[in-house]
Amino acid sequence: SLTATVNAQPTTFVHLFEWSWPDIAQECETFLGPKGFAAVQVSPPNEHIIGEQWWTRYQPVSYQLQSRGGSEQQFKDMVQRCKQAGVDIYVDTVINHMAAGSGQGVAGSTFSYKNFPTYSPQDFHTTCAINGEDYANNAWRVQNCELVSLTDLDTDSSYVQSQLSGYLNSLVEAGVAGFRLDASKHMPAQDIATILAQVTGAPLVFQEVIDQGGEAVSASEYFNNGLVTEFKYSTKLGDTFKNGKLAWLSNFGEAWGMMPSYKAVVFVDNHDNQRGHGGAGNVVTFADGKLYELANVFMLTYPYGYPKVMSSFEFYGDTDAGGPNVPVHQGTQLNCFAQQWQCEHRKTLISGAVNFRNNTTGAWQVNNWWDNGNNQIAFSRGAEGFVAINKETNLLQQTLQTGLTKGVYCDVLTGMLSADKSSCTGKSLVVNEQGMSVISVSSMDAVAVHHHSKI
Ligand code: LM2
Ligand code: CA
Repeated sequence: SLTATVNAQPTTFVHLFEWSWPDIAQECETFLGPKGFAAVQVSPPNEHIIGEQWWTRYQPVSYQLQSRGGSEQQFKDMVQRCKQAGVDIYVDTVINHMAAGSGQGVAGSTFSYKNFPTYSPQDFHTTCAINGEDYANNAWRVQNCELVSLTDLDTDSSYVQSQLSGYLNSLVEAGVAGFRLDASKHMPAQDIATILAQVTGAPLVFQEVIDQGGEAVSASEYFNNGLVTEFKYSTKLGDTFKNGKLAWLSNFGEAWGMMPSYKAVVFVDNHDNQRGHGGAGNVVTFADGKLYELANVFMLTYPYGYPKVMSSFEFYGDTDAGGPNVPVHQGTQLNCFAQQWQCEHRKTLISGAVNFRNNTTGAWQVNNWWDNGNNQIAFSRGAEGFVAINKETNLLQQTLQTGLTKGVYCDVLTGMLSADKSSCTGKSLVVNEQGMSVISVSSMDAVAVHHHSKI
């Protein structure tokens, strides 16, 4: 069963939102490693305020590695076990601010307004609130005032910078391979550059900058520091899948006003916009069922950006609710159910599309685009892969150019090539001498084949 991932290059990471460290370690070993995922974005591992809400993780109290995710020892064990399984860990680092108000952290530290184990009031910006209108015309206030009352660190001071780089270095030391820099738009790009210059190794860095255009701070200011989240991708893809036509997507990416592909981290939805936080938008989420799987198939088969798959939990409209009170891995039982952990990354269409992306890295291009003018599309990736997506109620039935050499190919969205390479465990597709194939895709379904899934 490893056949399909031989020669594969990991291309995709997954956000295991609010998963515990033992669950993530087990997921790396039993699923993510074997399926060829590059990395996991984990929830903030440092000490945070006490509370049931998911967002307590975004209110740091100290940089001790003790959190709802688990202990420091469990964190380090996870990093090592995932690494063994070939999966990197990217930590969501909250470095723009500390907790609001006063109280206690989950590791027992106490704090009062602007007083934390390693910070005192002088380490924070003078208090002011970011107002809605500041985003359009006042970069200084966006970066020096408080985001939802969260005490804003003076990221320009050398003491604060040394604390932050010290935290990042402790993570690198533990084997962490990358960072999501939370609320990057709220920190001057230069401050981030100075902090990163004090970090050892070469961690992958992606900065969370919500830029839908027309703001005082823009995503491009952050390119020199590493990758940047492309939120336009999420909202435009959502709008197209919900209200538009997939036929529009033939030139999705830069031509739609997005940043250069090699700078972009892309996602169908994220932990904020799926619940109406952080800019929101008309995005597709797990609540949309098959539509969500098809949107991920598009993201993962189409050559733009570094894709992140979201892995969520059901929250029944309570946008503050924390994750389910059961582990994902409970003995041999997997608690991925409609009512709790969603495990979107385990859907066969989604993990299969990751396999497709991993096996088409030599052809970073779209060829043989076909659409029916509406919601049926197909394209090839050079001579390495071919995909067709049907978002209509009608059957997709067409004879199309696949760009592939003659042969029988296994659909990696329903199965894979058997270990002895003689048959397919799922559907198959026959390509003739001319590269043509009779494609048949049911309503709300997709098919994807690649050169390493050939019999
Ligand atoms: C982010 N990116 O820039 C995170 O992706 C996002 O999830 C974080 O907000 C935010 N920045 C700060 O790190 C979340 C959540 C907020 C929540 C904050 C802090 O979306 O709703 O704010 O975390 O926990 C909560 C309350 C808010 C209150 C604030 C401070 O919802 O009403 O503001 O705590 O007590 C008075
Ligand atoms: Ca700031």
